[in-house]
Amino acid sequence: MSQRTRAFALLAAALLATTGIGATAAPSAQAAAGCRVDYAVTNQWQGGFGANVTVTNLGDPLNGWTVGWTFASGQRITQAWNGTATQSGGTVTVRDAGWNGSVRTGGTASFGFNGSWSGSNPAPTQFTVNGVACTGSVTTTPTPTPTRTPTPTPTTTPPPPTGTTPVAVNGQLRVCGVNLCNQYGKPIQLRGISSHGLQWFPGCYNATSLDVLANDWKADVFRIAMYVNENGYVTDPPGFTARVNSLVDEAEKRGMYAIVDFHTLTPGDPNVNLENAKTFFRNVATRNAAKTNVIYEIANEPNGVTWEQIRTYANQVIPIIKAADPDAVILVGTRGWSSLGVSNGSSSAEIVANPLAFDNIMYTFHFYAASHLDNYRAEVRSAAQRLPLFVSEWGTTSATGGGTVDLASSTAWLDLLDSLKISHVNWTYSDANESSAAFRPGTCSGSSYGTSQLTQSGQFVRSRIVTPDSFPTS
Ligand code: IDC
Repeated sequence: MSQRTRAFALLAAALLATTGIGATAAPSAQAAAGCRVDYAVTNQWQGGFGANVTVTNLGDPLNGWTVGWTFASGQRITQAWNGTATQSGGTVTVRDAGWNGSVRTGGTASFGFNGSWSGSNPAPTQFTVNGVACTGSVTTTPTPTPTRTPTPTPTTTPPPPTGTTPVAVNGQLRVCGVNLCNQYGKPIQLRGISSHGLQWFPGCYNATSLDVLANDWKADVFRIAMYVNENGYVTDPPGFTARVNSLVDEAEKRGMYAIVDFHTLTPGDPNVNLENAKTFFRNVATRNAAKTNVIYEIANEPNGVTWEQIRTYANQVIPIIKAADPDAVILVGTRGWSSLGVSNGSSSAEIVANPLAFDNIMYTFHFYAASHLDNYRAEVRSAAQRLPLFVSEWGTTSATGGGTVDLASSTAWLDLLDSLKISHVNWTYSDANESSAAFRPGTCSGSSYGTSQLTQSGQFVRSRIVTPDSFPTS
């Protein structure tokens, strides 16, 4: 899957590089036409599938294209990217997305889609480009047999780990009871840290800093905070999606889990971004379905909404992730900035009374040590008996991300979470000019992420992450 995606990125880059040539040549009635097609089903599950299509232009330069084919009965496109799809009966047409409309002779155009099927899911054998039948070869990558069924329950014990990284040891995670469990069904705790907003600190997440995080900090998990508003995702959906995917790959290479955080903050109602969330998670979950290191976080901090409104959102986004990546662990934000409701005068009781009806779900709790004290700890202690909890964001400071670093409260919090085996992820692995950041301002424009660059918060957080993990394998 990742190889294919890399190939696609190269094709897209080649296309962009050649748009100048193609753009000057308008198609004409006399234009010599011809095309070759590679149609690859990348993922298939009961009732659904994902595919990539690459068309090679064997004729005169194209200035805009429409690719057509006929589907068997029961096959439908549900969503396309890098092209606009329409379907009438079995007749499918996909039009270029604008930026990829110009294709030189010998050049390629690619797009992808998700679809549904019933009965069988054969690859089409005849394609057209701009109404002209493709005369070149049609290559179809055989449809993989469905390997993913909902709620897979391992019937055999996986073999002992072959590596020592957190992902090599623990493999595909799942939720068992109120715990996060590894591939051996044993409760584990992940300890790690979050990026700051990718839109603000792009320079902080590079090969060196991620090597330090994995090898020196020995982090188990890296959270990829993709703000949705605040100049994030909505300004460039393809760009942010690609950035998140590439950081998932970087975490995977280093054996770390990656939390894909759809960082809603303002507005606080996640339903405002429902369509964005569906598109984003459909793409990311389809692309990363085969990986074992991805955890999805569908809403960072709902605020100003009821649990019922969060549920409504979750009930629409979770099925999309599960259709693509059925065994993934999914984190759901809670009311009152993920305070289990406490910051809005409520409590976890509303979740216990009305939980989500999916497996492999965890509810998030966030705290800032200088702001959230004993009453919040008491709530976590009691909620942890009833609900699977995951602390996907916490800070050593006040909830502003600044102010005094409260080491006493931070220690009380982490001791509690460690005793309950609740995973925790600190805010932030960045050099933001605020006391919650782990590195001093300017660090990310230099080349060293060593301990001499750490802030007071960074030193404390690293000291609580670097101690040996306890990951039972039998
Ligand atoms: C803060 C950043 C700050 C940025 C602000 C934008 O630390 O640099 O200007 O967001 O609104 C959260 C949020 C997280 C906040 C963080 C600190 O999830 O986005 O980051 N915080 O305020 N919840 C509680 C605290």
